[in-house]
Amino acid sequence: MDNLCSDMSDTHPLSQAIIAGKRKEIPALVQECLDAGESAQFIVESRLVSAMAVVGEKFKNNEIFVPEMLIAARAMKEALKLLEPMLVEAGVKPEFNAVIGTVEGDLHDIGKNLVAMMWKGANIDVIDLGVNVPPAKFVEAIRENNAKLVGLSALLTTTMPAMRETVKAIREAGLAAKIMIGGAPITTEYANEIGADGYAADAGSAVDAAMSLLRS
Ligand code: B1M
Repeated sequence: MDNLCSDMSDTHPLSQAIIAGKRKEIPALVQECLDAGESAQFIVESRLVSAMAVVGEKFKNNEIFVPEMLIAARAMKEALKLLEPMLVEAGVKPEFNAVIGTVEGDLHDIGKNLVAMMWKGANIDVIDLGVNVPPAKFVEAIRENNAKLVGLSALLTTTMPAMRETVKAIREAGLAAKIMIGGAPITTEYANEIGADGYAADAGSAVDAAMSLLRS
């Protein structure tokens, strides 16, 4: 059991516990990684995200089904709950604000939550609208909060058109907010095609992309 936290693969005990959905084991395993000197960001990127990739692969190959995917997601959320305070710097007045949400028809929120966390850590005040957010709700939240940035997340190819509709609604409302999109099926080409201002492949690059949009 020594050097528990030194390997980089999804065979790591924390990754395995996520894959198996063993939520009760998560706090101790996260603590072991922290005790071994791993940063919260490293744990997210190298232990948790890789575990969810395995879950997705198993689902695709019919080795697991929706209930198993759901309990894996719950275990992942348990870990994120513990790591969030470490990812978010407290007590500094936010320099910018942003609205974020998962588009209409889509219930996936783990990636969106990670982006929200990273944005908060970068001193952005984040208004999180949750999942299954209709275009009109994005428009309303941007207007009410005078948001400078809006983030749209989609994990399903079938909800990509809802992203296009949301961009259209924001543009038609004449709002000045910069629009950034992301999620597993999303590409830079798609962002250009639907008229978004930016795209990020992961939560880490979502910070750089947000900053360059906010400062432009
Ligand atoms: Co879903 N699901 N799911 N699922 N699920 C996928 C996405 C899928 C790829 C699995 C597969 O087949 N291999 C597949 C989509 C196929 C497709 O569209 N081509 C799929 C399917 C089919 C479905 C259902 C239709 C299954 C069914 O019911 N038959 C159903 C749809 C429900 C709905 O939304 N209406 C469904 C349901 C679910 C659960 C509810 C069980 C659960 C979600 C729980 C939750 O989110 N609270 C779930 C899960 C867990 C997954 C997988 C396994 C993991 C997703 C995840 O959390 N990844 C997923 C397979 C996979 O992705 N490998 C899958 C970890 C997360 C950190 O990554 O979300 O990609 P991700 O976020 C990344 C980047 O994409 C990026 O940064 C994040 C961090 O680096 N990013 C952004 C995300 N948003 C961003 C926004 C930005 C910038 C970057 O700017 C604003």
